[in-house]
Amino acid sequence: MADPRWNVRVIDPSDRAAAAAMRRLGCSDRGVERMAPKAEGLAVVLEGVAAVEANLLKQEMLAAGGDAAVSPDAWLGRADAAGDGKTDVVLVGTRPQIETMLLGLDQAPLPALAGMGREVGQALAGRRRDRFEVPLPRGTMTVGPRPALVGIVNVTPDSFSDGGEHFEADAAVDHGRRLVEEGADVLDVGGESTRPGSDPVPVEEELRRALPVVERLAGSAGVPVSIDTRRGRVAREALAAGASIVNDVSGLQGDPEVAAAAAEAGAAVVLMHMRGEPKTMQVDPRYDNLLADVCRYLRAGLAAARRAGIGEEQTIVDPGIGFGKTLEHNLALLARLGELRSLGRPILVGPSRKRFIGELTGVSTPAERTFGTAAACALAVARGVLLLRVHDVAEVRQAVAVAAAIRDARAEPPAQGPGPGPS
Ligand code: HH2
Repeated sequence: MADPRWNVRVIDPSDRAAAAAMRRLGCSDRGVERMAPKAEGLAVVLEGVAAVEANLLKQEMLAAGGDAAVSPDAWLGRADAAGDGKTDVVLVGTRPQIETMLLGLDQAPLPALAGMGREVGQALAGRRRDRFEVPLPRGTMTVGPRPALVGIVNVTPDSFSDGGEHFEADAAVDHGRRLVEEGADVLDVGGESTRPGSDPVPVEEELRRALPVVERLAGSAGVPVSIDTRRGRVAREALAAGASIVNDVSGLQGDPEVAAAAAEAGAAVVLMHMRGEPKTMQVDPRYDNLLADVCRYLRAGLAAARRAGIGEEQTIVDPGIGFGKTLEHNLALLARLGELRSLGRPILVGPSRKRFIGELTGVSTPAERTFGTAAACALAVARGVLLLRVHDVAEVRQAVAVAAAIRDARAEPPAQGPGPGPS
């Protein structure tokens, strides 16, 4: 590495950085368009593929210049351990190679392959999408590319970080208005704590806490109000009181009335992944395959939304940081958030003040975990997350504005004279 003549650099494996390097050489637009995507290496996993289909996928990928990993049993035609003749497949190649392979699948002799090809194509398109128009009962909410902040208004005596602070309706409404002044794009009002170990509150009590606050904020805060509930009745009454989003921490897989209420009102829904119930979710959480399991659960929620009549464009997904997850689970999910973009829906994430930040930093008081929250939010933005559910709106807003600007920076700034100096 001592010879500087070629100034060798491995550049960012994104087509944006490659395109900039190619333009600098004087490549034509058409040349850049054809070559730059070849810088983008991808791995795509498909589960439960029949051995014969897996071998065809591998052939198609090899023909396109990429490759595909299939289980040795499928490859060699042996009986597999599960006995169902199915295997997972990992397609590897550049984006154009995978796109070429998809064209081949359209003409493949096995009809299932065309369906698989469509799914892969949709996942690739979802991964690149950074703007969504989400229809609400009154108007539309644009999500992305600027990350949106969802300000938390807990009308509870026992929330893990701010329980009791805004338990009176007046205090909660003032708090919500302050969060909007600080830059909140949505307010999420909740009348039940779902912290680990918590017991459900009676539905009447949840309504008594949340409804007046929803009603007053929906009428005056100037941003959409979301109701954080797992109960159909609470969702329905909050929507009637002016809420326009339902944030269901059971991902539409608990009370079926939640989805029905959202569909009737034309509301958007946040589908969050949770393992089990708040009371017991932190008792030895285990996953067979964390990212795959969370993704599958969210897909089931999206299917439930569709069945209930909720428009696909009205859905938002959330991996549920801290809901049935160890420190390692939370970190893996935050590190690999970008994979959830394969679902083609905006991602919301809620790391705010949570226990994993305390575990990593030793900060035991949740309200003092603002810097840790900001770090998690900034990295989430870098991975394509478009909504952040937070307590500390002003502080996180600053972190997220910087993170989004770096995420969107041009790979090659225009050559020009010196700009303003450091200040
Ligand atoms: N986290 C909490 C509550 N609701 N909703 C979504 N979509 N995502 C989350 O990560 C999420 C959520 C827990 O935080 P908080 O509301 O502050 O605490 P508590 O449940 O104790 O009220």
